Amino acid sequence: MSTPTPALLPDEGMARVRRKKDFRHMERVDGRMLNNLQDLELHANVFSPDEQAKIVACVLDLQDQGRRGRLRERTYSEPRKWMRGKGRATIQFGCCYNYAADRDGNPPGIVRDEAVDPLPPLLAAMARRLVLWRVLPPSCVPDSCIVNVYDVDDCIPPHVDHHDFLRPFCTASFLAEAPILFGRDMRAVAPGEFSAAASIPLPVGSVLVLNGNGADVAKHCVPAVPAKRISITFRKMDASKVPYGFRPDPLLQSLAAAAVRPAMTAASAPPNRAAWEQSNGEAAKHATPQAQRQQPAAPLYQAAAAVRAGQTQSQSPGGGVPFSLSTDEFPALGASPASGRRPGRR
Ligand SMILES: O=C(O)CCC(=O)C(=O)O
Repeated sequence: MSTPTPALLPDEGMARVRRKKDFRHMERVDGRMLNNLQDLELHANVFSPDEQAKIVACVLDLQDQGRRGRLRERTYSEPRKWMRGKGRATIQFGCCYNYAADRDGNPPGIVRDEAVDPLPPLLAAMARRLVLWRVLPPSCVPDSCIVNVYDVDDCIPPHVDHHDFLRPFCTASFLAEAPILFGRDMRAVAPGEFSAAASIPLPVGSVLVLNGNGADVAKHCVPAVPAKRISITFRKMDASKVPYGFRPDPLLQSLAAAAVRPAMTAASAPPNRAAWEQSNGEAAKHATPQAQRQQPAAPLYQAAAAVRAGQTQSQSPGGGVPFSLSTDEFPALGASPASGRRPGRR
């Protein structure tokens, strides 16, 4: 008699994650020796090869929409490539962020009176996983992200992320492995090349979490990449810097709200969007975030039922690429992690 194939365990996906938290590089800062890489964490295998393919397809589709002018102004930006190292395309969701003062006189940071597109559903699902899988803490449920699309030789120069965003934040890597460099002082040694104290390879499907000295004492950069690469940096905005009229993603918001409740159980967990839509009918798909918040939560078993019924596929924001990020059930905060299946969503 043949042995039956074991069912996929609910937390099997999370179990594949490999976490490295012991980065170390001592540098003298203001006369004191400091570990500049302290509090960095590299979480490998957060996204499976299949999920990576869907995420990349979604990003390329979004880039295509950006190039056609179909995304809200300042969501998509693609500078003219005038020399090696210059030209990385960016897609901003949740908030418009200025790396430097802009021509309207806005200083670096979040531009509060500029609206960009909200997080697309697949990217919101990724953000949700980062919290459910203990990559980011529940105090930092991302509400914004910046997608970097690097062509060969594009780079991101040395910088410290603006304090309009909370710590920790993180960056997920796709398409090609590349090193990220860290150091208190970094110098350009050639176009797109920088001298740095430390280098960490970023495997595809991994997420690097930046916190503490690694986020605030050391600068970081990605030098000119040898192959096309995509990264997605997820960050939570400081509450006092959120754009005027900002409408949070309801599921990410409920995840953040759950973080301040003392004990989360499956019964009180925020539902996933598909389950919520399923229990609230067709109109729910088009409801505003406010309306969604006013609706009662759908029980988690409905989500599982939706998956069993094969309702896990939805379309990317561009309409052409199906995706279904594997599902994540909300675990009890402070209890041992658990995850389950979650349908994709529109
Ligand atoms: O591409 C990366 O991995 C780093 C991105 C980054 O530093 C940023 O978006 O601020």
